[in-house]
Amino acid sequence: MNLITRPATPFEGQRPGTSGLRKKVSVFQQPGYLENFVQALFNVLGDARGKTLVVGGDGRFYNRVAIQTILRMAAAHGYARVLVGQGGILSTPAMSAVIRSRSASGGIVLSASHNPGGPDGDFGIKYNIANGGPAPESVTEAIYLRSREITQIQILDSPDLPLDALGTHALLGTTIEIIDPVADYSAVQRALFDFDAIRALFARGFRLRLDTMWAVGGPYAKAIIEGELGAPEGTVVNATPREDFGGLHPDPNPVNATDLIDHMRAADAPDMGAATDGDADRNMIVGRNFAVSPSDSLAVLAAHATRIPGYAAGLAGVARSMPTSTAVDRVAAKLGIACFETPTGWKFFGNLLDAGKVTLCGEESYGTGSSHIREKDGLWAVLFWLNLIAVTGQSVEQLVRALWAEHGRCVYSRHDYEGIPTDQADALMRDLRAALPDLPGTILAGEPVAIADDFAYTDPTDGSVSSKQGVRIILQSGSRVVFRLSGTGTEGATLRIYLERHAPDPAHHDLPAQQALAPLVALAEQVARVRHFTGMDTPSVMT
Ligand code: G16
Repeated sequence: MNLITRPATPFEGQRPGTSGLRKKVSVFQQPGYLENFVQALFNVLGDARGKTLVVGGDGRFYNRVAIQTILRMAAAHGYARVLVGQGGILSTPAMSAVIRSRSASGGIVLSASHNPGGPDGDFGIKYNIANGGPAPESVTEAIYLRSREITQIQILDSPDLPLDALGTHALLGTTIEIIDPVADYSAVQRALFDFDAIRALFARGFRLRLDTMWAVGGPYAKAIIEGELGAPEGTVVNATPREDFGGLHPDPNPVNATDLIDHMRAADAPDMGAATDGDADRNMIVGRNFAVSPSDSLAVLAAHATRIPGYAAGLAGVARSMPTSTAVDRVAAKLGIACFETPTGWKFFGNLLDAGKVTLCGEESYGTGSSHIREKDGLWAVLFWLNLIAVTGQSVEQLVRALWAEHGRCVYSRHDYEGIPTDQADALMRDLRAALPDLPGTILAGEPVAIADDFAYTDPTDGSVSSKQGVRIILQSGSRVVFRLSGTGTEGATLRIYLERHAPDPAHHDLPAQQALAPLVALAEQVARVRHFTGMDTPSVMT
């Protein structure tokens, strides 16, 4: 086993997006592509001696190949210890839990999250820091800059290690430990929730259908929901991780989790449905014939948090990404706690959580989480809802309707225009930004525009500024339209248009969302000429 230094030349475009570097598998398969990025990362991280690194991924195609390469490079850089999930598996929330519980210096997550997998699908790599959360922009930008000046790679010429059995191996001076991917994560959940109450709920015949979408959530859900909590076998479906997620799109929303939605519409529907995504950090909650919007889910959890043992002392505050609906703001105001508005990207919650300013956070993109780790956590959200149902005796739908009755309904939808030529998407955003100064005071969708700006965020703990985080047009009533380009796609550009309208009157709560939001869709077309720039008459996806 020799330490090798190989010459390398930089690849274009290794700039991490909203959540790490995501590209087509074929891009990652180019010789040296992964190595360059990992070398840039290790260059930024500096001296590895005495440190522990965690490595794992969502099991998608190329996961195993990438892990072997990373182990050879980590050993070449002198890490004392590398912990790897058995079979190369670690869900994103489990990675966060392991980093924290084992006091690791950081972790490398191999995932493209909800993006499709397989040889023609997507792959991704992301670095999490010692708090267990995604590296902040200062670190990801430094990695990108280093990637542009790579001249050599340091690696071992060692054979592949067996990843499927628990155990310890030596790679040069580095100890490689294959660990149980579920244990640390389960321990964190057990400390938060009333497992006895949830067990009793299942014992009373409560029926859950949890669709883990052939992805990494399966083993975790099987162990906790069916194993520890006694739900009948078959409660967790599509539970065996596959390298291509069964050819499906592992994104838990009503458009992609259609099988779950169909089951929840049936006459004999279970009491609750839920789905998790490729790396098990996203979640969708569904009642009987009743899909819960992620923004409402966050608000319900915040409103009832003190009924959960782990949050009985109350919430320090809450946070949501800017495009997420303002439902949780209304709950926070009632509770008398702070509510922070951050740019899109879980990494922006890390400082707020570390500083103890917030306890719960969430995003419209089917992500919810709390201070228990530093990633969003799909199964945590399912357990939270189960615990809540167990102690309140209310159904999913009753809990959401009670939120609407008290605070009004924040009717919400996101329209995505996928695969737009990048120059067209950039032109749309450029024109829109240029139009902003003239909008305040003009009448749009029958109301004066109160605010028209490009969202910028100053982190209250370290003062770092993130600008150009999405264009907002906010009307006098608080209704709003937000425009931004996705930072997670791998083909062309994706335009996201987020629409929100507050409906205080219960008589309007059952109006279909697309109907209630039609005036805002027209506003979006009027100010941004969406059809002109995208060449599309309708969005590719509406959630
Ligand atoms: C990632 C981020 C989320 C973000 C989502 C969508 O989620 O962690 O914070 O909301 O992408 O980002 P965008 O709108 O830029 O595509 P995940 O689950 O893909 O890691």
